[in-house]
Amino acid sequence: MRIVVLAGGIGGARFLRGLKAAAPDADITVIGNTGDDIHLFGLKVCPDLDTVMYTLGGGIHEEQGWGRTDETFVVKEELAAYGVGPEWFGLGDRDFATHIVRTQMIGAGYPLSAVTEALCARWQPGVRLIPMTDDRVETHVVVDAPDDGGRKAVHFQEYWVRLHASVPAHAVLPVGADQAKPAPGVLEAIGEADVILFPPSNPVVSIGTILAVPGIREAIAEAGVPVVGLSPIVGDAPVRGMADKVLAAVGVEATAAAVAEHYGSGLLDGWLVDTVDAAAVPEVESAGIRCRAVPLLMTDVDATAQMARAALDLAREVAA
Ligand code: FO1
Repeated sequence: MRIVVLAGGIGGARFLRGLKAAAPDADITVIGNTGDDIHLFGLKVCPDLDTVMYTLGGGIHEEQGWGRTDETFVVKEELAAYGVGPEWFGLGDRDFATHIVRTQMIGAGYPLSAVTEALCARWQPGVRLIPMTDDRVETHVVVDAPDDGGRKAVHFQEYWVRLHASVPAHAVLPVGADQAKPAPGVLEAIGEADVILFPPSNPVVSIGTILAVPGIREAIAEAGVPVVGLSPIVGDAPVRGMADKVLAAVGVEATAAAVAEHYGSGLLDGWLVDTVDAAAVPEVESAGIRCRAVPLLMTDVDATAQMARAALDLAREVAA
């Protein structure tokens, strides 16, 4: 079975670990979000690609969900001693090596997709990981600028990590997406898929950004195979992260049903909500999306594998 998964960072990576356990023989292609990418200290950092790669390759800091296990921060401290920041973004020494190799290869002329493949040769994630695009796309968030009474756009990481999404987001802009092309292999994988899954990743800044690359949304809608998503909202709050803050920016309520309707029946065939949101099933079904309520908390790999099995069962059901 060929499965294509659109993935952001922590939620996508943890779901993929469960999916691999649930479907060990499947051929899994992951289309990774690169809108969170940031250039720091002259280096290109790809948080979501690295989170997937480290999580599936056994190098992730488990409790944190991002960055490397057994990490040290000597380089960051030395940079700070020179007064060089930003100090609010925690790049560790082991992680720095990944960004140095990536930046060096890009400087030598390799596209991000080829660089990602090379990095994965070390980590062996057991899936094919492809960035959504080789072109530069950066998610910016429009926030209030109290000093001049106006508004300004900040990089997504500044909004997320420095500001902890604690200020209102007025708009989310995937800058550069309209000019971007899907990376080599993205449309081919979608066209050859037997099933397409949206993990419980952020529907705006993770999956929404991938869908903003021209051609990807259309390819999924026209693939003619089941497309099944899992709600990142459980009991009217995000399972983790701050998805509700950016949902408000696009005028979508933070409920399991509203997120399904945001994707819409033109894209989604099936939607899983948590058992606590079972009352949302009729609303989602009346929007033309087959819906089931199952436990959706990724407490461990077994629980996550159960979620992945439920998603694949629903895919079979909508295909029948
Ligand atoms: N998240 C944080 O909350 N604080 C950090 O300092 C931080 C650093 C960081 C470094 C590398 C990396 O790959 C991810 C990092 N993240 C950090 C996670 C990241 O900002 C976001 O969770 C994702 O971009 C959202 O998918």
